[in-house]
Amino acid sequence: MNFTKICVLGLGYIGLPTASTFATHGIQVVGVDVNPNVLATLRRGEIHIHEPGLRETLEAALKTGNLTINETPREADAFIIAVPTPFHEDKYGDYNGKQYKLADMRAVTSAAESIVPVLRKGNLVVLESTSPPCTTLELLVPILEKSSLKAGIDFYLAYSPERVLPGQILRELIENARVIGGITPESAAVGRDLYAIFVKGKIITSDATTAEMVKLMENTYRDVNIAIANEFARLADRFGVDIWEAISIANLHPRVKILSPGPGVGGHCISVDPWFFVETAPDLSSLIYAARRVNDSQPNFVLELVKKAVGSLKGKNIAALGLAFKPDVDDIRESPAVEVIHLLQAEGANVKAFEPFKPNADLPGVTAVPSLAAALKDAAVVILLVNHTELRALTPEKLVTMTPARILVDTVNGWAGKDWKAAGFNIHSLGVNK
Ligand code: SAJ
Repeated sequence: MNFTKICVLGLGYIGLPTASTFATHGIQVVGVDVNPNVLATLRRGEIHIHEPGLRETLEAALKTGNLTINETPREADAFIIAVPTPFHEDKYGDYNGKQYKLADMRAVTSAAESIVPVLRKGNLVVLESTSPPCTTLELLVPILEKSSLKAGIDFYLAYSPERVLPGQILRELIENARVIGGITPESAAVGRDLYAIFVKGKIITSDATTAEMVKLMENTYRDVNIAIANEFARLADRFGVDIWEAISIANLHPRVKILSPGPGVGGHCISVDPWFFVETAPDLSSLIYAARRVNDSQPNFVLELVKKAVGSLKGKNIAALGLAFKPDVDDIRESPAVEVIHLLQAEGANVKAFEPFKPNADLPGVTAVPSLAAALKDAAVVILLVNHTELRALTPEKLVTMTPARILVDTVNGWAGKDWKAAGFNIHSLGVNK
């Protein structure tokens, strides 16, 4: 099938790069978002998120005239839904006393509903948002069929997850392998035609539920592997071992690749997606559930580490370096760093946080200061929470001139290998008890 015009619903971390990339590949794209601030920012040619290369791609897309920004969908050959699927903050499921989080599918539901009036015979609809298994068949089909068109007969419908890594989205969007799961083989084939416009990686077709499951399996696999690394760090602490040394030796084994422990797992994907399995099949997901609990409780392990290093936190000035959920991105969603700060504050500490990628971060309950110097100047303790290149590059010689603090807590192994002692610092690293 040939596509001249498409509509992308949701202009966030995935929708915006996707819309811009289609536009720079000669497709007319209507980018739709419900947030008026996002629309206004994009219309000015500015971006509301930090992603290397995104501004340039957006500028190029707007310059071609192929990308227009709109409040509501317009008639098009294809519709791509790329809206968020977070979990409910205030609702939980329960399975034998084990609480689990529930997916909030309201954005997907309303995006699908907004397509109904403009859906025409022969159109393709693709859901990209990470979703619980069977969402395409059980949630989307009934909504889209309100148009009086039959899914799989009058219009094509597929699920195709994005699998790009924040920080490398524009490159991975093009180069990564992509799975297109159709509700019929024809839907998958038409979906393949759409993404073949810019995807250079392998495109694999399958059914919709397989594609949904593939996405959840990838992130769950990573979550479980990070959980074991975090549990190993706790064990190393118990047994007087340096976990980083132990991991580097274990990873010499040709079939072992242990990931890195840290302050926890954040972001809008890995800390969220495994719950979609737990929610839909709690009786079959005990390992997944346990891994989630380990990673979610890792900020408490960091708190204990800080308490061991400092003693009582009451009234202590702490500089918390990094708020993002991982290195070299500005994304603070579900960030374990923020969780650690809340725990420190609950113990009575005065925390000043600095996030180099978002110096003006405005977070409820967190005092974010605009510079490293402001965070450090009256600190008694400095905690490295995110392994940002800029923070990792700090040297003992530099830090000693910036802060009266002499206690350092490194939760990400970013300051290893430097002679902090010689500069008068006492350093405590997560997973290192040697
Ligand atoms: N983390 C660790 N230790 C590690 C690796 C990561 O503690 O060894 C932490 C990070 O600091 C972060 C969290 O895990 O808090 C997640 O970071 P990440 O880099 O593993 O993943 P994301 O969330 O940025 O992106 C993931 C990717 N999925 C996989 O690698 C299987 C990406 O390909 C997906 O597209 C993305 O989720 C998504 O959108 O689902």
